[in-house]
Amino acid sequence: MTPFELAFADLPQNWRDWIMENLALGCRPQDMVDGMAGSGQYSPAAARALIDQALAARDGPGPGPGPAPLAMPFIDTRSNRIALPDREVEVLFVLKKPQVILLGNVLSAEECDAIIAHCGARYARSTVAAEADGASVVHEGRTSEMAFIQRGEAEVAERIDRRLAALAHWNIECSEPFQLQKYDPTQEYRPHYDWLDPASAGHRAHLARGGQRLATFVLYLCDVAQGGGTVFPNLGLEVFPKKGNALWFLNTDQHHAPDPQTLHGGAPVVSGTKIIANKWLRQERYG
Ligand SMILES: O=C(O)CCC(=O)C(=O)O
Repeated sequence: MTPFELAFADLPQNWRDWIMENLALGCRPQDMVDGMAGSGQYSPAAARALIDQALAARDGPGPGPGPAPLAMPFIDTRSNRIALPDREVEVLFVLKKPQVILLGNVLSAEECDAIIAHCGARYARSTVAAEADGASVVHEGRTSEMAFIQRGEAEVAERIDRRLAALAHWNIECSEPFQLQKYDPTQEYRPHYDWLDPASAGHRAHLARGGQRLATFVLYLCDVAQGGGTVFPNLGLEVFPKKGNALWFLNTDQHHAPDPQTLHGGAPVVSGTKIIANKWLRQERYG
């Protein structure tokens, strides 16, 4: 610290909480610098120095300065409602580590219906990426059916893409097209990871097309009468589908390393039909 730098410990408590919470949420230090400087209370240089001190305090003494955190998508949950350009979203719960956030009112009922109608009957048995070569293969652990909406194919999908980009502070070009999953009674997706395993040759082929899957949005397009929750076995958490809600979780840490705590799945539907749209945010442009 230079003689003229503010000490993190001397900051008002509300600023200390703000910094630590945003770091825990995976916010980019530069965005936080902008936020602090924008308040008019700190210069950008002072804000940067304070955030660096907080990072050092959080990460503890190491052999030297470790690698800097990498850019991550993030959702700003400092308020209970998030105002987006075209919609106000509700924050329903936040689990801090691993980060899992349930959001309400992300899609209107009409948007959910329009996406389902757009896909009509184009579903086929769901597949997974084979470990050996990355080919799409049927797997007994994923018994649902799936359909894709390619970018540019439907106005409603483009609108939702823009909304998710604003919500996650991420370039939507760095994301996969919407993948719909339809589950009838007994159908499920047993627990698995969304991150791609660099140790698997098949996954490396997918990593080459846009890098790691940093974050997942699961958009619930309909209510389900019974069953069909999204489960996180390591966290003791089950989230039930509600039309228009979105579940978000980070698949990696701030260095883009896969997080084994993010094991999750779709529990069997007991009655009714469950339809979701997955949106995976990648490190780089996809495709
Ligand atoms: O069905 C769900 O709730 C989760 C789906 C899922 O994990 C996936 O498609 O990767």
